[in-house]
Amino acid sequence: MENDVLNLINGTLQPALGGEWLENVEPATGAVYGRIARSGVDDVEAAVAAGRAAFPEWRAWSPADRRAVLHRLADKVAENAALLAESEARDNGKPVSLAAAVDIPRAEQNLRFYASAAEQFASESHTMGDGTVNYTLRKPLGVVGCISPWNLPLYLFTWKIAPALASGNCVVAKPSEVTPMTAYLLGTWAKEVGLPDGVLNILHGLGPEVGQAMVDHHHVRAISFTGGSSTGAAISAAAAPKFKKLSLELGGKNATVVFDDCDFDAALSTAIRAAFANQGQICLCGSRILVQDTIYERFRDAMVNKVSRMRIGDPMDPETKMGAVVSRAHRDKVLAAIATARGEGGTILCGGGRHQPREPRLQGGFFVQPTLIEGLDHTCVTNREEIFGPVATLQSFSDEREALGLANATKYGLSASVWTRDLQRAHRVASGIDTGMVWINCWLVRDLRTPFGGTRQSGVGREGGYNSMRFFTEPQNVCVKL
Ligand code: TXE
Repeated sequence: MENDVLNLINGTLQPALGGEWLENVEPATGAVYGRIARSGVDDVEAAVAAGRAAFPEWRAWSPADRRAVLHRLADKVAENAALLAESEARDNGKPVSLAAAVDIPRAEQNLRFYASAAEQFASESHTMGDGTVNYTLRKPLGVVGCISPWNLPLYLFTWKIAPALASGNCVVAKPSEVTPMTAYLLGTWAKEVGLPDGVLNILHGLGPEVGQAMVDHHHVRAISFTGGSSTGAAISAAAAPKFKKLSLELGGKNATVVFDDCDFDAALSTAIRAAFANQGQICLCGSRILVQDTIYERFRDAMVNKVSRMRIGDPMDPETKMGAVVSRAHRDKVLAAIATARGEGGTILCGGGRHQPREPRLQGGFFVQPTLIEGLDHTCVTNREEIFGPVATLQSFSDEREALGLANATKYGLSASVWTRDLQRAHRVASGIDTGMVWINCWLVRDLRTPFGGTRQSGVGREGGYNSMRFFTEPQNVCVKL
């Protein structure tokens, strides 16, 4: 049927072997617009077998040939950028302008970046002074699993499969069942660009079914996962006894820390973008805004003024800056979090509920008003649990010490952004914050070579640059007595 999302196994696009389907819902309308293959254990068996069969040939490809094929896949993304952006907006609810400016260019960039890495990745050697030399081989693992979420669908899907392929592995990848369309489209070009059958396999379906079967499979040597912390914990528990390599990029409850000597306008506009970009559904979103008490009221009022004027619209309209959240279930989760904030005594400064659009097409859509809340301290659930929607809180602090205490008062440790013109304080505060990444006077500026990931409940391991290439390879030291 039109809009069917099929599996890619051994170079063939096919329905799930069990013949079952899931419904694909458009978040802006709430309507079903396609079907998704509902895969299970048998599909995983077939995909892993295809990957194992393809591995000896694929690992023997020269780095230059792997580079070339990844560039050809990137070319396809570039040629089909408009189709992919529209598909992403329809599947996810994000504005098509955002998908066209961020998601799809970044997917292309991921493929090109790791195409280069295929050739540039190198390993170490250690000489011992007595003529003995050690050199370390970096061998691909075999078949690896890549499990990605719905918030940045093609962006995070390619962020995982590109280094896995570049380093010579065969891949079984599972995009989120909530947003599978762009990964499916990418798979339709695999053969044409020259990826041998079985090198890239893409399975669709539910996490606890096909995702779990991938994690459980004896011959899947590593799992690279991005998603919620509780799913990450379940995957860890299943993978640990099998001694799989794991890379987990999980949730966040990130602080935006605003000192009174900051560039006020830059801090304000970036704090808003950090809180509400992609409807607040980015693990790096700054959902706790900490502002020095000397400028708190001015900052809060300016923020409320701007946020209450943000317009929600049809994701497919190129003018729209804020679209729908990803699903009915997710909308209800975000609304429940706002209700919890009210129950905890928080003051809703703006937003605070569903948005009901006027357009007939959008009547059944999943829209939430951008919401700012104050009056809750760091012990409240609202300031402790990830909401992952267009909801942010404001808290004030008096000095650097208190700012650091608040910034670190969470079980997560993904990222933070710090706003000050005092160079010494900027570096001091950055090093005092217990997160994997800190931005100073900016947010979400990304150099793909840098380590990406979090501490504590935000995950284990780092992606990016050679970190991903190391994750997807096994070091083997060879010691030579000359
Ligand atoms: O994600 P899940 P959900 C956070 C955010 C959100 C919460 C839950 O707070 O509200 O997580 O979102 C697959 N074995 N983030 O439930 O379940 C699943 O099919 C193997 C933060 O939608 O973590 C999908 O492909 N795989 C985040 C992927 O895991 C399983 C982005 C992520 O889904 C599985 C998304 C299992 N047992 C949500 N269960 C970020 N870090 O950016 C599910 N999956």
